Amino acid sequence: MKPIFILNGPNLNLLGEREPEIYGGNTLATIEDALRNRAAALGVSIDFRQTNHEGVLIDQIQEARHAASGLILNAGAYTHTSVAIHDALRALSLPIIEVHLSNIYKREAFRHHSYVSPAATGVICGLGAQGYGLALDAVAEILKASAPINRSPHA
Ligand code: CA2
Repeated sequence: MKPIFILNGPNLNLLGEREPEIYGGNTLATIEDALRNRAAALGVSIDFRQTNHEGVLIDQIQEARHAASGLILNAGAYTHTSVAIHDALRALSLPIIEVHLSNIYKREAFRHHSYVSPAATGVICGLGAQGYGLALDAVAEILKASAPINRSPHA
């Protein structure tokens, strides 16, 4: 099966360095490690990336069209600004889970709107690093439910 892409947008490389009261104390590397263990337990593979550049994120979303079985996306601040990311997501026919570490609805008004959500299968926010794990469970479950049943010809 193709990997599940887990894409992270701008400033998420700074996790663990500042604002732990908002984003928790995990670094992106510890989140990736935990997801690799969870993926192995679920029998899926992941491709985990981070970029600070909108165009690179759009290229990675486009790559997911053919190279991924599902997408977990924390687009960072581009969530609230990027029509281009919204358009790229609408070209995918994959399960898409939007993740945010913080509860964006408890924060500033400019974080209350997401251009990702209308293109997402589901949204998880406010649960910190745990949200990524729950998103991986959800994508694995959706893929399992949609997989063709492998019956022998005379079963
Ligand atoms: O809660 C989330 O996961 C966010 O996507 C994180 C973004 C923020 O712009 C979104 O509104 C919600 C910020 C990424 C992390 O930024 C940091 C900045 C300084 C130190 C640590 C992280």
